[in-house]
Amino acid sequence: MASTTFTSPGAKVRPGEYIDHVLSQVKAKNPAEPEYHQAVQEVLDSLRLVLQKHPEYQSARILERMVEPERVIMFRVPWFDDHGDVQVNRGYRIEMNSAIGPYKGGLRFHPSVNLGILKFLAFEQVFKNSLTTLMMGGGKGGSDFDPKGKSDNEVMRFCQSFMTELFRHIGPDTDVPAGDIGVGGREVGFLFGQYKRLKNEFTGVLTGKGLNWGGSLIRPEATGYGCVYFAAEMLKTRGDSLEGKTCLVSGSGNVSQYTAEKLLDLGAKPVTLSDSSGMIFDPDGIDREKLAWVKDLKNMRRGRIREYAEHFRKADFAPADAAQDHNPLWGIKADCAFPSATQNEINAKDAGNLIKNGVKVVAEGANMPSTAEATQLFLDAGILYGPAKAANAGGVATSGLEMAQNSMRLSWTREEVDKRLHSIMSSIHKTCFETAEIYGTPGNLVNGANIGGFLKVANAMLDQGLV
Ligand code: NDP
Ligand code: 2IT
Repeated sequence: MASTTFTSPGAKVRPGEYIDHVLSQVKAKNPAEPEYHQAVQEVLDSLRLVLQKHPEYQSARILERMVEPERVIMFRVPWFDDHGDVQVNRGYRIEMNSAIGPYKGGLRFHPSVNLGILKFLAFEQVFKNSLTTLMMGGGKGGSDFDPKGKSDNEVMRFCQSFMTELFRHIGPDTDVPAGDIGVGGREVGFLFGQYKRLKNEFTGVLTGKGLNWGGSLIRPEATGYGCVYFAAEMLKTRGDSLEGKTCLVSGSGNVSQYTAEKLLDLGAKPVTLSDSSGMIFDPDGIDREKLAWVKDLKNMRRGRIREYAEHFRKADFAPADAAQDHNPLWGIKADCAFPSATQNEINAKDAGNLIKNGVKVVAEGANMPSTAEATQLFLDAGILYGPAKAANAGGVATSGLEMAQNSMRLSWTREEVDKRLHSIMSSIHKTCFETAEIYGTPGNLVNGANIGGFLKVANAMLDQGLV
């Protein structure tokens, strides 16, 4: 298709300085949003390799357009707690980029949520969704609401109030939210119920739905399973496998639980889990029986990971200590690391500890779990490093499969969805691996993922003109 040609006086910055020019603008226009700066910087650093070959992206000012969300929605979420007192939270939806499909991405409910964090997540989502091979744009949303310690009724009232504003901005062909930290099956249920009530429509407006009302088999498992499939693909390039490998997993929520489950399926041995109050280390391994206990603890009883070490006496518990300059979880000797809790949970010291202990693979289940310095250390060490936007794309990919099933009003079997997830993860790995080679940085899957994700979106933007 013919692409529009642009002549733009604003694009006169010398090509060698274009990336730095965009970066400094992002920092100036989005002050006090360090996570957003970090996510943009990493992608733009990879794109230096592309811009040399493709001046058309500069003349169309594709980068300036990509770093500016198409729409940012911020709203008040008032609700009554169980004492009849009024509570007020802030709700958000960042509609980042719709060049290759409706906005798609999760909702995060966590007290740390702010505009900058959601912008970093929405920005990452654009490239991740592009890598999945499915037609999904990028978005993210959420609230500073903390579901921890709230009753089911409080969570329901909050979700209903949140959706009472959000419903007018979303839709199955417009913007399709899903879960993320603090938003699981329970929250998606309450959100869906309120959307249906307000619109009088039963549609695939959210993914991660219950199996009886439009959800897809394997969606709950997909991020963790996909991350382990991605790690297996990385190991295959060195003639190795996960069989017998000792693995560190952080977090103990959705992604961590199904990462541990797939590791067990493939003959590996997960030995750690954590939550915001601390970590457990079980040198005997977290087997299926112990994992079932963790699922009950976290998903039904909503308890703390410390209880694991009280129940399984051979395990150790270490409380989280914000004053420490490293996380002891990453100091345990292991072959593989699966950070699956939150952003920047691996700093340079943690990365150094992992490398010193001979880690072979780091596969990121969480979004941006490694700081920029930690990422650079992994790349310099030449270990197999699977960046988040590639390694954890299985969750949103399976959301895309849920949307496809909803459109057809059909459901695929567990085997069918798992087969498609597996093949999508292999194809993402192939794209990242080959793109890294083409752009002269073999083995650097950070460049592979950033460039591979970028090209499809950028070319779609060129085709669609200045919008
Ligand atoms: P959950 O809410 O199910 O679990 C989150 C886990 O991480 C909990 O154990 C939580 O502990 C811990 N955690 C969260 N925030 C912090 C923090 N600030 N410090 C320490 N620990 C923390 O979320 P998910 O498993 O869904 O998400 C985990 C990560 O995976 C996130 O980065 C998310 O963006 C990413 N992700 C999720 C996908 C999905 O499909 N769900 C898809 C792709 C990526 P505690 O309970 O104590 O807060
Ligand atoms: O970060 C992510 O990719 C998610 N939280 C999943 C988003 C989705 O739409 O399934």
